[in-house]
Amino acid sequence: PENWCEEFNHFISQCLIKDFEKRPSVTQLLDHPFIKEAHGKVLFLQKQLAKVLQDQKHLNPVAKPRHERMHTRRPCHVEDAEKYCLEDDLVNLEVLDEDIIIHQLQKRYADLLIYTYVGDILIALNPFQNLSIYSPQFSRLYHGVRRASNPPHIFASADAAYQCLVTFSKDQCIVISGESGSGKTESAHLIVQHLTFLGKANNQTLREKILQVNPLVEAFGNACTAINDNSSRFGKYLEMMFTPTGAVMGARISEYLLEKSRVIKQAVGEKNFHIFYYIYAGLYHQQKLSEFRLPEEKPPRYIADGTGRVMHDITSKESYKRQFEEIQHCFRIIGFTEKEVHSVYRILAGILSIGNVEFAAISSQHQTDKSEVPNAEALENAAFVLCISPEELQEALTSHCVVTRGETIVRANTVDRAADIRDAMSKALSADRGMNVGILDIFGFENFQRNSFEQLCINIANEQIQYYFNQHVFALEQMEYQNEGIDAIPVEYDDNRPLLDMFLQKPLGLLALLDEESRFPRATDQTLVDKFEDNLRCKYFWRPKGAELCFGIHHYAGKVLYDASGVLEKNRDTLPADVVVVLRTSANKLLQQLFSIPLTKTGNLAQAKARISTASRSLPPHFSAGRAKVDTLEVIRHPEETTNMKRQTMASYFRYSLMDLLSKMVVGQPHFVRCIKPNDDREALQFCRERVLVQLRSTGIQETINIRRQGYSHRILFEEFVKRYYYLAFKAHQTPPASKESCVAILEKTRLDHWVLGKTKVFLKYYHVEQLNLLLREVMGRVVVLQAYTKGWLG
Ligand code: AOV
Ligand code: MG
Repeated sequence: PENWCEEFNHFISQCLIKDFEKRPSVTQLLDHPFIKEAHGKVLFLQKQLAKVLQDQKHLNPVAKPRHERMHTRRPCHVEDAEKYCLEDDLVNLEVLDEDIIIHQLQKRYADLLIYTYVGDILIALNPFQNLSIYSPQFSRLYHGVRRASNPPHIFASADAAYQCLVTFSKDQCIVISGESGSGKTESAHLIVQHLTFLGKANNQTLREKILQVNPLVEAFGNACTAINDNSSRFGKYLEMMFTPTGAVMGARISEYLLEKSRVIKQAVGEKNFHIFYYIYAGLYHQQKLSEFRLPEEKPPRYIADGTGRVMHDITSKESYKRQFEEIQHCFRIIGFTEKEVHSVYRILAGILSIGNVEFAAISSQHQTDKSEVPNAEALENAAFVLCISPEELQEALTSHCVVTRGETIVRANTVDRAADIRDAMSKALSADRGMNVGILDIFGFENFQRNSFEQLCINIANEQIQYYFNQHVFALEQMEYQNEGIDAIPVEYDDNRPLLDMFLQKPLGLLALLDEESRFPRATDQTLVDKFEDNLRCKYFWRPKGAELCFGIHHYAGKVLYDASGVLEKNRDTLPADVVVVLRTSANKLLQQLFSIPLTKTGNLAQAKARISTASRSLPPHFSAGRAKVDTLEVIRHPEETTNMKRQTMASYFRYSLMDLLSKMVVGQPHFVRCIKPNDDREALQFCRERVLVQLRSTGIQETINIRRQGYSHRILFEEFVKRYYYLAFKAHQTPPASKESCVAILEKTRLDHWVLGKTKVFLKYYHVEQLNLLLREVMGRVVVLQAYTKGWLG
């Protein structure tokens, strides 16, 4: 039964009561062998359950507990295929070289063991097929047990973050990284799924809300690219809030850096954001296209691909239609009213109609080129669904704008609509403060045939996440060895800081140069690339011969060639004030709001600053030391004042968003999931050694194994340590001093080995934390039974 654990505890308490003549003291009870045994029995039952589930074909035989394995490493040699053994945790490998690591992963992958640990870090290989290892049974299997009792699993990582949250009352942050199509978004879903289970979201509505947020935002923010049919085109930070006892209270989602240029144009073989197809197909099948003034014979330009394929899919395939229904369902669950949903649809339809508006030059003899709209119908349709006057719209579009500017409106629309949905969503969901587990899922590293400004931003963001990983796994740890006088062999790693500096430094970083060039009216993409070449004198930047408008960057994850054409215009991202004025006159409330609220309120900025000053350790100096710069970043995308507007470029918006995201992340204790794409064909069971090797190298796998093996991934202040664990060695009513000696007393009592003491901190191996937590839970479990007893609930 669901509550077997409680029943079991209850049973034990009943037995105990019979054992004592009168109500025993707490100490008497604690020492009672039956109580001690009780938890052993719970664990035993859990093991039994594991055995039953083990028969499911994707599970490996239950591994030996770590403590039994740690010191009896079995020999593993590639040549010796017979004796070859699969290691759940690469840290346990006897011989550590690239060949062996990759061989391990390959073997495991062939057995559909897609997950592997490197200490406390999880490697996830994309299976490219559905596995039956994510059912509620599995959630139960991975709940609060010793990690080594089950094969590695994403649920175990989620569980570890949850246990840390509950035990230490501290925010947690799960960072998922990997290149495009490696499985980050899927992993994020699975983590949310398991956390919802752990957080006992019994309340059906709350659970559904949390689970439905993802598909909804992904309909608006994901699209089909050449690499991934469901590629995230935005960064997503989902915070799940918990009460101190670990019950889930709600979730909040923040979105970053939507690739909005996709709305108006997609590369060959790529598509627009899913939502546009869903809505067009949905309205088509409900015969409501005319209500939204959308063309019926062929899809609007923004989603047509010129081959008729799209229309065919929309009319004949069920999937788009079904997805539209799902989206409608999500909106309802999350708490949008019919009217609000209708407004959203109207805006989406407006975007599609605006895309159909064409422009033509009236005359080129005059000094000022004027343009007009030859297809008045499209413009009227757009104006109708957006509830604005068609004349004013045309005026705003044509009076002093060129064609591309007409399209700019649309781009802005989308970002803001997305921002609004985000806000509405946070409102709909509980926004109470509590502890949270944040889950970061961004767009992965990309290298296409042609790479533009969007790829540059995406890759810089990935560079930043890699830096964050390096800081946590290598830099901070080694710094502490020095400070605390710990003797540890230094581990070398690839520091991508110089690269990050090249991008973010002021005034001579790439983004700063781009902004500077964007201010010169006469600058061209050519002068931009020349400027880069003149100023970015470092080995990570180069210009290929024979390609004038190109430049190359050697990222941590590989070399990428960028095409600079159109970059200046993309960065300027002009939205003329007259357009804003017209859109604000809309009778559509939602639309009105979109264009009257500055995207970033000063309150948020102040909060971001506060967070950074309290937790600036992971931020590069451009963010932390240069805090003054934040003040000058008055981020207002759609200025209140139409005159004298202080405009903001995409580059500075990007920089700001990245900083805001990091400021959220740094407050939590990090957990890392590294996704790996085993092949480029999206084929199940196909393991391309070269591709995996490149990814492993760029993420510094060997160094990571090394540092987890030799290093101490957890450093806890004496005071904190005593506060957390004194129960393990002292009696409940005692208050041991927060000293080194108390720590030693606790550590000796627990019989752990390989810990060391610094000047102010206890240095622990990654596996100690789990062991300590389990011990603590065992003791606390006994105490809970006792409390229940002494309160007379059971007696
Ligand atoms: P990404 O998030 O890392 O790419 P996704 O999470 O979208 O990658 O994964 C790409 C595809 O791989 C999914 O659509 C699934 O078909 C498959 N996949 C990944 N993980 C699993 C899994 N655990 N089980 C089954 N299938 C899986 V990007 O968003 O492009 O960087 O910007
Ligand atoms: Mg994704």
